[in-house]
Amino acid sequence: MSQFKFSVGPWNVHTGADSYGPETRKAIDLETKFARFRELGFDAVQFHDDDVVPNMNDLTEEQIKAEARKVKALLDKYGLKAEFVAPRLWMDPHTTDGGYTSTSKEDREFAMWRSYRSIDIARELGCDLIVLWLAREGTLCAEAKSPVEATRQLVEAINGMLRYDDSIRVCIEPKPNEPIDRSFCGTIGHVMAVSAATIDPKRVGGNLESAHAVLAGLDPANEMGFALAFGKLFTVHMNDQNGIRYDQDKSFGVENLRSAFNQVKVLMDNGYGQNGEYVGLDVKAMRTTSDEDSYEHLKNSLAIFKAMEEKVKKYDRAYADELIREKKFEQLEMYVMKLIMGI
Ligand code: XUL
Ligand code: MN
Repeated sequence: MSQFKFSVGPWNVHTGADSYGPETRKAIDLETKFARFRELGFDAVQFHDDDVVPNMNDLTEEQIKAEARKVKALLDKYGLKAEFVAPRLWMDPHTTDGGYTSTSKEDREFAMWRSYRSIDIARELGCDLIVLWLAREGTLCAEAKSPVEATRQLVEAINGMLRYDDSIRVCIEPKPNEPIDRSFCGTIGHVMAVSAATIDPKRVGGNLESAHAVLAGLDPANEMGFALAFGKLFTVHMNDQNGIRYDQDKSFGVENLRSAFNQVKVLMDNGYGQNGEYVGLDVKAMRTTSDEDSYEHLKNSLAIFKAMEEKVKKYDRAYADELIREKKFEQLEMYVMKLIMGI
Protein backbone atom coordinates (compact mmCIF):
# COMPACT_ATOMS: atom_id res chain seq x y z
CA MET A 1 0.00 0.00 0.00
CA SER A 2 1.31 3.40 -0.96
CA GLN A 3 0.96 6.45 1.27
CA PHE A 4 0.75 8.64 -1.83
CA LYS A 5 -1.89 9.66 -4.36
CA PHE A 6 -0.79 9.43 -7.99
CA SER A 7 -1.55 11.52 -11.07
CA VAL A 8 -0.78 11.30 -14.78
CA GLY A 9 -1.48 13.29 -17.95
CA PRO A 10 -3.32 12.14 -21.09
CA TRP A 11 -0.17 13.00 -23.08
CA ASN A 12 1.61 10.20 -21.20
CA VAL A 13 -0.29 7.71 -23.34
CA HIS A 14 0.59 8.77 -26.85
CA THR A 15 1.01 7.58 -30.41
CA GLY A 16 4.80 7.32 -30.49
CA ALA A 17 5.35 10.07 -33.07
CA ASP A 18 8.65 11.93 -32.58
CA SER A 19 10.60 14.62 -34.45
CA TYR A 20 11.96 11.99 -36.84
CA GLY A 21 9.03 9.75 -37.57
CA PRO A 22 5.28 9.30 -37.55
CA GLU A 23 2.89 7.52 -35.18
CA THR A 24 3.56 3.90 -34.25
CA ARG A 25 0.42 3.37 -32.16
CA LYS A 26 -3.27 4.21 -32.52
CA ALA A 27 -4.59 7.32 -30.79
CA ILE A 28 -6.73 6.61 -27.72
CA ASP A 29 -9.67 8.80 -26.72
CA LEU A 30 -9.81 10.67 -23.41
CA GLU A 31 -12.55 8.56 -21.85
CA THR A 32 -10.71 5.28 -22.53
CA LYS A 33 -7.58 6.79 -20.97
CA PHE A 34 -9.53 7.87 -17.87
CA ALA A 35 -10.96 4.37 -17.45
CA ARG A 36 -7.51 2.80 -17.70
CA PHE A 37 -5.91 5.40 -15.40
CA ARG A 38 -8.46 4.53 -12.73
CA GLU A 39 -7.88 0.79 -13.19
CA LEU A 40 -4.14 1.30 -12.84
CA GLY A 41 -4.66 3.08 -9.50
CA PHE A 42 -4.31 6.75 -10.41
CA ASP A 43 -6.27 9.27 -8.36
CA ALA A 44 -6.00 12.35 -10.54
CA VAL A 45 -5.34 13.59 -14.07
CA GLN A 46 -3.03 16.44 -15.11
CA PHE A 47 -4.12 18.48 -18.10
CA HIS A 48 -2.96 20.93 -20.70
CA ASP A 49 -5.66 23.54 -21.35
CA ASP A 50 -6.30 22.13 -24.83
CA ASP A 51 -6.41 18.52 -23.58
CA VAL A 52 -9.63 19.72 -21.94
CA VAL A 53 -10.87 22.10 -24.65
CA PRO A 54 -9.10 21.17 -27.91
CA ASN A 55 -10.22 24.07 -30.11
CA MET A 56 -10.23 26.68 -27.36
CA ASN A 57 -8.79 29.52 -29.49
CA ASP A 58 -12.01 29.51 -31.54
CA LEU A 59 -14.38 29.58 -28.55
CA THR A 60 -15.74 32.28 -26.25
CA GLU A 61 -14.92 32.27 -22.56
CA GLU A 62 -18.35 30.87 -21.73
CA GLN A 63 -18.06 28.14 -24.40
CA ILE A 64 -14.66 27.14 -23.00
CA LYS A 65 -16.12 26.77 -19.50
CA ALA A 66 -19.02 24.72 -20.85
CA GLU A 67 -16.60 22.34 -22.62
CA ALA A 68 -14.55 22.03 -19.43
CA ARG A 69 -17.68 21.03 -17.50
CA LYS A 70 -18.13 18.07 -19.89
CA VAL A 71 -14.64 16.82 -19.02
CA LYS A 72 -15.36 17.33 -15.31
CA ALA A 73 -18.41 15.06 -15.69
CA LEU A 74 -16.21 12.44 -17.33
CA LEU A 75 -13.68 12.67 -14.49
CA ASP A 76 -16.49 12.25 -11.96
CA LYS A 77 -17.75 9.19 -13.83
CA TYR A 78 -14.40 7.47 -13.24
CA GLY A 79 -13.84 8.82 -9.70
CA LEU A 80 -10.84 10.89 -10.80
CA LYS A 81 -9.80 14.42 -9.72
CA ALA A 82 -8.07 17.04 -11.82
CA GLU A 83 -4.65 17.97 -10.43
CA PHE A 84 -3.63 20.92 -12.61
CA VAL A 85 -4.07 22.72 -15.89
CA ALA A 86 -1.06 23.89 -17.94
CA PRO A 87 -1.44 26.39 -20.81
CA ARG A 88 0.09 24.65 -23.83
CA LEU A 89 1.68 27.80 -25.25
CA TRP A 90 4.52 26.01 -27.03
CA MET A 91 2.22 24.43 -29.64
CA ASP A 92 0.48 27.58 -30.74
CA PRO A 93 1.37 29.62 -33.85
CA HIS A 94 0.94 32.80 -31.72
CA THR A 95 3.78 31.85 -29.41
CA THR A 96 6.52 30.38 -31.61
CA ASP A 97 9.04 32.58 -29.79
CA GLY A 98 7.60 32.16 -26.32
CA GLY A 99 4.54 33.63 -24.65
CA TYR A 100 5.21 35.70 -21.54
CA THR A 101 8.66 36.70 -22.80
CA SER A 102 7.87 37.02 -26.49
CA THR A 103 9.23 40.15 -28.14
CA SER A 104 5.74 40.71 -29.61
CA LYS A 105 3.16 42.47 -27.42
CA GLU A 106 0.36 40.68 -29.25
CA ASP A 107 1.90 37.27 -28.45
CA ARG A 108 2.34 38.23 -24.80
CA GLU A 109 -1.32 39.22 -24.63
CA PHE A 110 -2.33 35.93 -26.23
CA ALA A 111 -0.23 34.06 -23.64
CA MET A 112 -2.09 35.85 -20.85
CA TRP A 113 -5.45 35.10 -22.50
CA ARG A 114 -4.57 31.38 -22.55
CA SER A 115 -3.37 31.59 -18.93
CA TYR A 116 -6.62 33.19 -17.76
CA ARG A 117 -8.62 30.60 -19.70
CA SER A 118 -6.48 27.86 -18.09
CA ILE A 119 -7.50 29.24 -14.70
CA ASP A 120 -11.16 29.22 -15.78
CA ILE A 121 -10.78 25.61 -16.94
CA ALA A 122 -9.04 24.61 -13.69
CA ARG A 123 -11.91 26.11 -11.70
CA GLU A 124 -14.48 24.18 -13.74
CA LEU A 125 -12.49 20.98 -13.17
CA GLY A 126 -12.37 21.69 -9.43
CA CYS A 127 -8.64 22.33 -9.07
CA ASP A 128 -6.58 25.33 -7.97
CA LEU A 129 -3.20 24.66 -9.61
CA ILE A 130 -1.74 26.06 -12.84
CA VAL A 131 1.52 24.54 -14.10
CA LEU A 132 3.77 26.62 -16.32
CA TRP A 133 6.24 24.58 -18.29
CA LEU A 134 8.07 27.53 -19.83
CA ALA A 135 8.96 25.65 -23.01
CA ARG A 136 9.85 28.60 -25.23
CA GLU A 137 10.56 31.22 -22.55
CA GLY A 138 14.22 31.60 -23.46
CA THR A 139 16.19 32.12 -26.64
CA LEU A 140 17.28 30.26 -29.74
CA CYS A 141 19.38 33.27 -30.74
CA ALA A 142 21.10 34.43 -27.55
CA GLU A 143 20.85 38.13 -28.42
CA ALA A 144 17.13 37.98 -29.27
CA LYS A 145 15.88 38.86 -25.78
CA SER A 146 17.21 40.58 -22.70
CA PRO A 147 17.43 38.04 -19.86
CA VAL A 148 16.75 40.87 -17.39
CA GLU A 149 13.62 42.13 -19.12
CA ALA A 150 12.39 38.57 -19.78
CA THR A 151 12.77 37.59 -16.12
CA ARG A 152 10.75 40.66 -15.10
CA GLN A 153 8.13 39.85 -17.75
CA LEU A 154 7.82 36.35 -16.32
CA VAL A 155 7.25 37.70 -12.80
CA GLU A 156 4.64 40.15 -14.14
CA ALA A 157 2.84 37.40 -16.08
CA ILE A 158 2.55 35.32 -12.89
CA ASN A 159 1.37 38.39 -10.97
CA GLY A 160 -1.36 38.76 -13.59
CA MET A 161 -2.53 35.19 -12.89
CA LEU A 162 -2.42 35.73 -9.11
CA ARG A 163 -4.52 38.90 -9.50
CA TYR A 164 -6.99 37.22 -11.87
CA ASP A 165 -7.92 34.64 -9.23
CA ASP A 166 -7.07 35.33 -5.61
CA SER A 167 -6.68 31.71 -4.58
CA ILE A 168 -5.19 30.06 -7.67
CA ARG A 169 -1.69 28.64 -7.18
CA VAL A 170 0.94 28.82 -9.90
CA CYS A 171 3.66 26.27 -10.26
CA ILE A 172 6.65 26.58 -12.60
CA GLU A 173 8.11 23.38 -14.07
CA PRO A 174 11.74 24.32 -14.76
CA LYS A 175 13.78 22.88 -17.61
CA PRO A 176 17.16 24.22 -18.75
CA ASN A 177 16.72 23.69 -22.50
CA GLU A 178 14.67 21.94 -25.21
CA PRO A 179 12.89 23.12 -27.24
CA ILE A 180 14.61 26.41 -26.38
CA ASP A 181 18.42 26.66 -26.35
CA ARG A 182 18.76 28.86 -23.26
CA SER A 183 15.91 28.88 -20.78
CA PHE A 184 15.32 31.85 -18.48
CA CYS A 185 14.11 29.64 -15.64
CA GLY A 186 16.10 26.41 -15.82
CA THR A 187 16.20 25.04 -12.28
CA ILE A 188 14.19 24.93 -9.08
CA GLY A 189 16.49 27.63 -7.69
CA HIS A 190 15.34 29.97 -10.47
CA VAL A 191 11.75 29.04 -9.63
CA MET A 192 12.20 29.91 -5.95
CA ALA A 193 13.70 33.28 -6.88
CA VAL A 194 10.85 34.07 -9.28
CA SER A 195 8.36 32.98 -6.62
CA ALA A 196 9.91 35.32 -4.05
CA ALA A 197 9.63 38.25 -6.49
CA THR A 198 5.88 37.85 -7.08
CA ILE A 199 3.07 39.62 -5.21
CA ASP A 200 2.13 36.44 -3.32
CA PRO A 201 5.11 34.06 -2.99
CA LYS A 202 3.23 31.45 -0.98
CA ARG A 203 0.99 30.82 -4.03
CA VAL A 204 3.93 30.31 -6.41
CA GLY A 205 5.93 27.10 -6.27
CA GLY A 206 7.64 24.45 -8.35
CA ASN A 207 6.96 21.23 -10.22
CA LEU A 208 10.22 19.30 -10.20
CA GLU A 209 10.64 16.80 -13.02
CA SER A 210 13.40 14.23 -12.47
CA ALA A 211 14.53 14.30 -16.13
CA HIS A 212 14.68 18.10 -16.23
CA ALA A 213 16.96 18.17 -13.17
CA VAL A 214 19.26 15.62 -14.82
CA LEU A 215 19.28 17.74 -18.01
CA ALA A 216 20.49 20.65 -15.87
CA GLY A 217 23.27 18.42 -14.51
CA LEU A 218 21.62 18.44 -11.07
CA ASP A 219 20.35 15.80 -8.69
CA PRO A 220 16.54 15.39 -8.74
CA ALA A 221 16.26 14.55 -5.01
CA ASN A 222 18.32 17.60 -4.05
CA GLU A 223 16.21 19.80 -6.32
CA MET A 224 13.05 18.46 -4.68
CA GLY A 225 14.64 19.04 -1.29
CA PHE A 226 15.42 22.66 -2.16
CA ALA A 227 11.76 23.39 -2.92
CA LEU A 228 10.60 21.35 0.09
CA ALA A 229 12.79 23.52 2.34
CA PHE A 230 10.66 26.51 1.34
CA GLY A 231 7.34 24.62 1.42
CA LYS A 232 7.05 25.11 -2.32
CA LEU A 233 7.15 21.69 -3.93
CA PHE A 234 3.59 21.88 -5.24
CA THR A 235 3.88 18.79 -7.45
CA VAL A 236 6.46 16.49 -9.08
CA HIS A 237 6.99 14.85 -12.45
CA MET A 238 8.65 11.56 -11.68
CA ASN A 239 10.50 9.90 -14.54
CA ASP A 240 14.08 9.04 -15.53
CA GLN A 241 16.70 10.29 -17.93
CA ASN A 242 19.96 8.87 -19.28
CA GLY A 243 22.33 11.81 -18.89
CA ILE A 244 22.45 15.16 -20.64
CA ARG A 245 20.80 14.53 -24.00
CA TYR A 246 17.30 14.92 -25.44
CA ASP A 247 14.46 14.83 -22.90
CA GLN A 248 13.59 11.15 -22.55
CA ASP A 249 10.76 10.88 -19.99
CA LYS A 250 11.74 7.26 -19.27
CA SER A 251 9.80 5.17 -16.77
CA PHE A 252 10.59 6.12 -13.20
CA GLY A 253 13.75 4.47 -11.87
CA VAL A 254 14.80 2.56 -14.98
CA GLU A 255 18.12 4.40 -15.40
CA ASN A 256 19.21 5.12 -11.85
CA LEU A 257 17.69 3.18 -8.97
CA ARG A 258 19.74 4.95 -6.31
CA SER A 259 18.47 8.30 -7.55
CA ALA A 260 14.92 6.86 -7.58
CA PHE A 261 15.39 5.71 -3.98
CA ASN A 262 16.59 9.15 -2.91
CA GLN A 263 13.73 10.92 -4.68
CA VAL A 264 11.15 8.76 -2.91
CA LYS A 265 13.09 9.15 0.36
CA VAL A 266 13.17 12.95 0.24
CA LEU A 267 9.40 13.01 -0.38
CA MET A 268 8.68 10.55 2.44
CA ASP A 269 11.10 12.19 4.90
CA ASN A 270 9.56 15.62 4.42
CA GLY A 271 5.83 15.03 4.54
CA TYR A 272 5.21 15.43 0.82
CA GLY A 273 1.58 14.57 0.11
CA GLN A 274 0.27 15.68 3.48
CA ASN A 275 -1.17 18.87 2.00
CA GLY A 276 -2.83 16.99 -0.85
CA GLU A 277 0.17 16.96 -3.21
CA TYR A 278 0.14 14.20 -5.82
CA VAL A 279 3.01 12.09 -7.07
CA GLY A 280 2.73 12.92 -10.76
CA LEU A 281 4.27 10.84 -13.50
CA ASP A 282 5.56 12.35 -16.74
CA VAL A 283 6.67 9.26 -18.64
CA LYS A 284 6.62 8.24 -22.29
CA ALA A 285 6.35 4.77 -23.77
CA MET A 286 9.18 3.79 -26.10
CA ARG A 287 8.38 4.32 -29.77
CA THR A 288 8.63 0.57 -30.35
CA THR A 289 5.87 -0.15 -27.82
CA SER A 290 2.82 -1.91 -29.27
CA ASP A 291 -0.81 -0.80 -28.98
CA GLU A 292 -1.60 -3.42 -26.34
CA ASP A 293 1.34 -2.22 -24.23
CA SER A 294 0.31 1.45 -24.38
CA TYR A 295 0.00 1.66 -20.57
CA GLU A 296 2.93 -0.61 -19.61
CA HIS A 297 5.31 2.28 -18.81
CA LEU A 298 2.74 3.73 -16.38
CA LYS A 299 2.32 0.37 -14.66
CA ASN A 300 6.09 -0.07 -14.45
CA SER A 301 6.69 3.43 -13.09
CA LEU A 302 4.08 2.93 -10.35
CA ALA A 303 5.52 -0.48 -9.46
CA ILE A 304 9.07 0.90 -9.20
CA PHE A 305 7.92 3.92 -7.16
CA LYS A 306 6.00 1.70 -4.74
CA ALA A 307 8.91 -0.75 -4.45
CA MET A 308 11.12 2.21 -3.52
CA GLU A 309 8.60 3.27 -0.89
CA GLU A 310 9.06 -0.18 0.68
CA LYS A 311 12.85 0.22 0.58
CA VAL A 312 12.60 3.62 2.29
CA LYS A 313 10.39 2.08 5.00
CA LYS A 314 13.07 -0.56 5.60
CA TYR A 315 15.84 2.06 5.83
CA ASP A 316 17.33 1.68 9.31
CA ARG A 317 17.56 5.30 10.45
CA ALA A 318 19.22 4.54 13.79
CA TYR A 319 21.96 2.56 12.06
CA ALA A 320 22.37 5.22 9.35
CA ASP A 321 22.55 7.99 11.99
CA GLU A 322 25.27 6.09 13.83
CA LEU A 323 27.30 5.76 10.60
CA ILE A 324 26.75 9.46 9.89
CA ARG A 325 27.92 10.42 13.41
CA GLU A 326 31.09 8.41 12.86
CA LYS A 327 31.49 9.75 9.29
CA LYS A 328 31.57 6.15 8.03
CA PHE A 329 30.24 7.05 4.60
CA GLU A 330 31.73 4.03 2.76
CA GLN A 331 29.65 1.82 5.06
CA LEU A 332 26.58 4.04 4.70
CA GLU A 333 26.83 3.94 0.92
CA MET A 334 27.16 0.15 0.90
CA TYR A 335 24.26 -0.16 3.34
CA VAL A 336 22.07 1.82 0.91
CA MET A 337 23.28 -0.22 -2.08
CA LYS A 338 22.56 -3.52 -0.29
CA LEU A 339 19.11 -2.27 0.68
CA ILE A 340 18.33 -1.33 -2.93
CA MET A 341 19.80 -4.56 -4.33
CA GLY A 342 18.07 -6.68 -1.68
CA ILE A 343 21.29 -8.51 -0.68
C1 XUL B 1 8.14 18.82 -21.12
C2 XUL B 1 7.29 18.42 -20.04
C3 XUL B 1 5.84 18.66 -20.26
C4 XUL B 1 5.16 19.21 -19.09
C5 XUL B 1 3.68 19.36 -19.24
O1 XUL B 1 9.44 18.47 -21.00
O2 XUL B 1 7.75 17.87 -19.08
O3 XUL B 1 5.24 17.45 -20.56
O4 XUL B 1 5.38 18.35 -18.05
O5 XUL B 1 3.35 20.24 -20.16
MN1 MN C 1 6.95 17.34 -17.17
